[in-house]
Amino acid sequence: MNNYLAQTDPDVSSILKNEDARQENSLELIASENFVSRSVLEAYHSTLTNKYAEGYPGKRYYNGCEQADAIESLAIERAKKMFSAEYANVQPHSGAQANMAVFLATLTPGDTFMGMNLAHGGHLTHGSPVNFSGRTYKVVPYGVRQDNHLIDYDEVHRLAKENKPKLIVVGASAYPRQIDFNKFGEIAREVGAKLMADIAHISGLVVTGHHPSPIGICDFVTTTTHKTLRGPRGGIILSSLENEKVLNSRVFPGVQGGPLMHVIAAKAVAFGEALKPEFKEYMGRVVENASVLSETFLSRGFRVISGGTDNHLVLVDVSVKGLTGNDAANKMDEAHITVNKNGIPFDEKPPAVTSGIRLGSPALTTRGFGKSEFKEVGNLICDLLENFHDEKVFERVKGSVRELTQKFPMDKFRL
Ligand code: DSN
Repeated sequence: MNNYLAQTDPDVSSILKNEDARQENSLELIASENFVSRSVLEAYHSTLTNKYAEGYPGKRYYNGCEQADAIESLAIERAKKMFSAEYANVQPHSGAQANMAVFLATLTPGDTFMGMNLAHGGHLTHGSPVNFSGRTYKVVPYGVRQDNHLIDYDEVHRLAKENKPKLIVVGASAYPRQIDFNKFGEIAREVGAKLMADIAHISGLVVTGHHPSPIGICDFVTTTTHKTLRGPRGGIILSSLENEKVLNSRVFPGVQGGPLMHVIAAKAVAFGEALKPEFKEYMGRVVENASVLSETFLSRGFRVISGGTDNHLVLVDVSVKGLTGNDAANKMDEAHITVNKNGIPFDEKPPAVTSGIRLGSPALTTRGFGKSEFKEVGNLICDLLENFHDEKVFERVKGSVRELTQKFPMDKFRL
């Protein structure tokens, strides 16, 4: 791969090779990232990138769509099977566009909807004032309780009764605990709101039963395909058949033009992989490894938000060690450990600084790391952060990271 490009465009080629090396030589702990299989990558590289296929299988605005129809139909069937859903739209270019399509299907500008506060673990598209969702609609945010960092279902209930939203959005980007979709379903029914679950982070866990499914409870379910689901970057929407017409039309022509057919091909491959028993075993290891990471931080005196994790991610308050999330993430980056700074609930520091870091287990679990490696990684991070200005500790941690990455070469361990 990449040899032809090295001849024709060495500038781009060398950047791509540097990125390969970065991924090979660092410990990837960003909770929303993963390593796709060779098969997913092969489909992504396909000549389907050349094809315009506006419309849907059997109803296109262009000719020459036979293979586009075949691949999109296959992706749809696999998506429906994975989630036991009646309807799937596999065209959204991203999770944000999937969410936008559902908003267009359910709300008119100025309508009220409820979503989880970004500062409490929600997502930009769930009503942040700097996002289309917060600029177009009236947003009533809900959050987590200060005492246990769990979603405040009583507050959701109260706010829903007070504000009568047309839509309630449930889902998060930095929430380490199981979400009770049934409780949201009861509240939405009581106030006559539609309910949308954005399961971008946990969709892999939902497929394998490691997290309860919102299908059958929520009117709409959206997810990205590149996080725990381990597919190419993109989004999908799931729903019941009654919403087929409106959702299809809100995705295209509502939000998007031509679908990215090569990405849809790669989605189909990833969905095929997620339907295999090995994926269930993988997801079990993801959950187990996140739990080991969380226990390690707790045993070293860090504050773990909500006291632990039920899923693939851990949110750690580093302020108890006198650090900001920004300082911690940058120091780890220098040692080739990649995470992101993340606000913690009720954070007093601004989003560019934060008091926390967010870590996830999906990528390194794909790379073959098990419980003992995750314990070692957790301890290395604690060593580094507790000895922030100690050059010797820094060099030792960096050396251990190198040893770990060499022990688990991508070529040998990725699918
Ligand atoms: N930006 C993604 C994440 O990191 O969680 C959510 O879209």
